[in-house]
Amino acid sequence: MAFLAGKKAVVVGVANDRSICWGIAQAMVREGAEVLLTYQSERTQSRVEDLARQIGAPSPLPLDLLEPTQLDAVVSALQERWGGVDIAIHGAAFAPKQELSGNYADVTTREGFRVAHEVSSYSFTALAQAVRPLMQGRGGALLALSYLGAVRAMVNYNVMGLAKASLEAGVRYLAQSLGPENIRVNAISAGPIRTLAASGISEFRSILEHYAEHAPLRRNVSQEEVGNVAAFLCSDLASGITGEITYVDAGYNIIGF
Ligand code: 0WE
Repeated sequence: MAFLAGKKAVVVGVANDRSICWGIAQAMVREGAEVLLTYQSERTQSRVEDLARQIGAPSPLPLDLLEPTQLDAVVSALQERWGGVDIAIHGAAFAPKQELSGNYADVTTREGFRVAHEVSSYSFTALAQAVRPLMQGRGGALLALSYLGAVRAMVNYNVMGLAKASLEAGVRYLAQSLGPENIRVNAISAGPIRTLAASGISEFRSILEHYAEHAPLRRNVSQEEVGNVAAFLCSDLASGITGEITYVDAGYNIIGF
């Protein structure tokens, strides 16, 4: 099919081979895109360099989304390498660990709230602003990763739910803002997937079991399944879709009794 032939994509959020963004990067390369990966810190640098080699991508660049100078450096590198960019993927989220365990009203702090929103929501707007000049005259597609906790109150997800709600609102506001420049902005709300971020959550196994028992498809979803939908949403096949939150969760979000 190669429905991303000729597209240039930057993917922010690969930490290791279990990252959802790694599934996205692989799907995009399979469909003919050229991909540039970034890494968040020296802790993940060598792993991401190894993954980049696996997909024939250039050497990854350091990018902490909260560092304006690093964002500028990535923009310059993309401009120099490709003369622009077609696709930007955001897969960064963080809340301090103590915020993600216990009763929301008991455990939430001002600082935890601020950090969660800055890393998990503001950073998507910052990424959009940074790549916007690189997408002029060629259209573009931005994609963020969300979770059902944005629209349902879920045990222990707590302030991350508010941050994802803010991220999803950001998708709509950016879609409205950048639509006249033919830049589309969407999100995937994925079901729970075992990743590095998930490994920090003690009851994750029971969350996966609950989804597999109750989701219409009676199973969980994979990085590859999220990757395939991400590739579609960022391709010209989805040229009429913007501001949308697409669930890739085996149908879990639609069920009632
Ligand atoms: O968005 C997420 C995880 C995001 C996340 C994970 C961590 C773990 C380690 C953000 N910050 C941190 N901070 C850490 O220190 N998910 C959708 C996965 C997830 O996380 C949960 C879940 C699910 C599902 C947390 C509590 C309850 C359910």
